[in-house]
Amino acid sequence: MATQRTLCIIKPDAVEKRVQGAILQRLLEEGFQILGMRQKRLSRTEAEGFYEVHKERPFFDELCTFMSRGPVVVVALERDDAVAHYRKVIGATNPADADEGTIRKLYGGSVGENAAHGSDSEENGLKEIAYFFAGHELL
Ligand code: FUP
Repeated sequence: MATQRTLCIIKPDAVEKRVQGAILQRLLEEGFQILGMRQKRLSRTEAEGFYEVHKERPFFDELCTFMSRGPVVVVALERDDAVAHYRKVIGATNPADADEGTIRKLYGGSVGENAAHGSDSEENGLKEIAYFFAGHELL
């Protein structure tokens, strides 16, 4: 399996629940390297830019309001097969459908407030990491 990069965002709901440490611990146990990490509050404009692909979707406004309501932790990750493995670890978008033991099942509350973001392809992983990190900030 080739080494890949993917972006994790620990979302405002998970930060409010104070489970950032538990999520990061799980990622380390799963063998991910943390290449870069930062806590920040997304501006509304940053949230809209990040989720631009969803701008025509009915949930876009609510999603951007949620993502900018409090701090997030953005984490650039690397591992063999990182994109697929990370998505397995976070689980289905809707926590109600997510497998037992996944991050969204453990910590997510609803389809909108689902604790963690994960890139959906290797290409998007690289784009999303570049949205938050300059190359020199990554290990
Ligand atoms: P995912 O790749 O699992 O994060 O899911 P999507 O890219 O389909 O959706 C991105 C985000 O939009 C989700 F994390 C939450 C939000 N969303 C909703 O609020 N309602 C929906 O019906 C679908 C997604």
